[in-house]
Amino acid sequence: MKREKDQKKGTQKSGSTAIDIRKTKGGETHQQAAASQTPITTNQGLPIADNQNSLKAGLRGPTLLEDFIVREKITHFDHERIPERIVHARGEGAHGYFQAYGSLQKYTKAAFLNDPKVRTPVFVRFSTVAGERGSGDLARDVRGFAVKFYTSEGNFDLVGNNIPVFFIQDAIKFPDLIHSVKPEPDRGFPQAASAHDTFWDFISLMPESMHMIMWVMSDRAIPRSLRMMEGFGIHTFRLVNDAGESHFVKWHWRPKLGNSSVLWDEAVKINGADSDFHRKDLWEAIDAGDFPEWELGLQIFDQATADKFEFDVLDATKIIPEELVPLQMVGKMILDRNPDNFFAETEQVAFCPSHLVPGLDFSEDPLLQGRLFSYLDTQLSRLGGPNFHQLPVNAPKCPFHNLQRDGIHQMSLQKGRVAYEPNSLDPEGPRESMDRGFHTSARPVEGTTVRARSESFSDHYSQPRLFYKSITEPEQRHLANALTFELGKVETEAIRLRMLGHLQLIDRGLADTVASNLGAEGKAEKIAPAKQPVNLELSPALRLYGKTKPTLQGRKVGLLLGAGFDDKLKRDLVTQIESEGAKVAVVAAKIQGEKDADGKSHPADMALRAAPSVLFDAVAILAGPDGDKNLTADPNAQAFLTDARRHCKAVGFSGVPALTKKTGVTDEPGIAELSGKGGVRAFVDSAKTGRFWEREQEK
Ligand code: HDE
Repeated sequence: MKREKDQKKGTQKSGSTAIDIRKTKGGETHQQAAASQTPITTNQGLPIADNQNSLKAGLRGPTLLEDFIVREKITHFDHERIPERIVHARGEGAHGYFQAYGSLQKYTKAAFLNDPKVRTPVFVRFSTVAGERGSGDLARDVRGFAVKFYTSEGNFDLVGNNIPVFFIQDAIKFPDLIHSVKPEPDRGFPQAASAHDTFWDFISLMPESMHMIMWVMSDRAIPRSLRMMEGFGIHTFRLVNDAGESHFVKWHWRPKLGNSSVLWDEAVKINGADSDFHRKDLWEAIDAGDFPEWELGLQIFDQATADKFEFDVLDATKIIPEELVPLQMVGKMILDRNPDNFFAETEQVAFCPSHLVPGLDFSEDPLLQGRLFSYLDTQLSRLGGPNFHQLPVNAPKCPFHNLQRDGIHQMSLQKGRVAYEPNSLDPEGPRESMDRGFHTSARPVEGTTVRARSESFSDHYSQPRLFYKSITEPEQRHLANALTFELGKVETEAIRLRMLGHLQLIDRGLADTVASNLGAEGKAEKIAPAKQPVNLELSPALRLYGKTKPTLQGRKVGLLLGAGFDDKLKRDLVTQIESEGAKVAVVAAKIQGEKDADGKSHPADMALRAAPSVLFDAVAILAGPDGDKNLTADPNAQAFLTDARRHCKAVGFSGVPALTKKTGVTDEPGIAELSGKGGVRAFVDSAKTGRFWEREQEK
């Protein structure tokens, strides 16, 4: 339906759409502005009479330097790009709002967490970390989850990820980590991939990264949709109340649609079929009014609780299991508006963990402390100077006044003769405010200067073991396969064996599986841990699957039509799928559509060649005898079905005995005939279940 509307937008009211570049005698082209239309102008406001031809000496002569119009246009074009982010270059953003459920006054005076009537505007940017701006969305990678809250007391940036821990403990190692994962400097590849020697060389020499490695090798690193992933602030922060009392806090985002990820084989194929898969999915959902939503959950705890943990709450490679400190759900965030301009908003948005509001504060986490410096610094080179906060997407939505002046790209007209404080010449000018101003929480600091890590940061294996043992069996299997893929791409044997040594300390079974997959049984390097790992109480909350009720909400079902299909069955399917909050994409061999059993033509949304089943959460295939014959002879249709089966998705079919025979698809859990009584309902219920892991062939 939407496609038809968009196609109409592209059609001209009259005449041909081709532009005649030859000038008419009068000098007009056919796209001349009518009297009521806005004329196109130069940046100085000069209306332009001809936007098709540069100024030449004679019809076939050289272009004249005098042509200030072409020079202005091309100069501007030459400078259209700004440096991409050194990390998180590829991202997509959306506007929305945050609304608190009640008052958190007991813990914090931050206004946006205290009034359920207030909707605080937000801008969110999701990203991958390693790849360049044009890299594919389905890289195995951490996803950035950065939220800018435009609160009534200034901007608060919660610059988090979709994984609750990080690779390193101290900011000084960040450039090394990133250099190791980026394309190798001599050869310039691989792009957006950790599966190469330098990354695993660094990781295998950094035991503190093992916990994060468990997470990035898990399905969390290949999400199905940005709308279906969790978010975390990672570090321990502080909440501060009116009385100046401070509590520790960890920030969590929980997606309303539940968690969902894809399989690695799908990720690889999605990147080929639609490398903007995540970006498009987010855009289309918001555009269709299907607004993604997250709940904000906080783990709030005091110093006495922190002191009881076996790990250090200042160590960003550790989680606090929810079973120890449960999440308090304190509000919701809804993304309801796409950016108007990708560059102006998504590209120019500048997040800084140092942007916070009264009632919030930092902790001494040495990774966070380094970040407080890095982000402001990075914006100076990316956005060209110290006035980036004046760009609309970065500017606070509350008034802001100070005596900072001038600088490159100064956009505001700063009036008056007073640009200093204290002063007596401008009694109305900005002044300090003891009651409304930001106060750093009073915390004891002591010690001599030292370059070292606290002993409490030295258990590198207990939590990775906790993660591995707590996740579901299919997740464990995928993790082992991911490690096999990644280490299988490492050329240097010593690095592979070193990693196997770390895996042995995490879990013997996992280490043995990966060693056997690599053909390196018994060869693991012996690693001596700084601290012997212990078995911790399992944490089911770490699982990706089974945390939320089965749902089709926000999902997409691919409906492949072959000639002579049953239209009544199609309508029944579409109605039932849509009533569950999912979308249907009609796929046909030809984009123009397919004919039903009565010879009536039905338009398609996608052509089969461009719509492999990896793009959908579940698939159905309907055809008559001719359609079955055609589909059976088409390798794309065969792959559509065999991939859906391989990827453990719900599959429904009707009228395709030859195709199912050819592809060996039989009665299996989640695979069903649609035409019988209750067939459609059974398919929809299977699709809600999601995946049927018992069918997984890759062990
Ligand atoms: Fe970042 N990080 N980071 N990071 N980070 C950047 O800032 C940095 C870290 C995260 O959508 C950069 O504006 C250092 C942890 C996100 O625009 C840069 C360290 C976490 C984004 C930078 C870290 C993050 C960034 C690059 C170690 C999760 C994208 C462009 C001390 C809690 C924000 C920019 C967006 C971006 C530095 C570690 C999340 C270079 C030095 C831990 C989501 O300043």
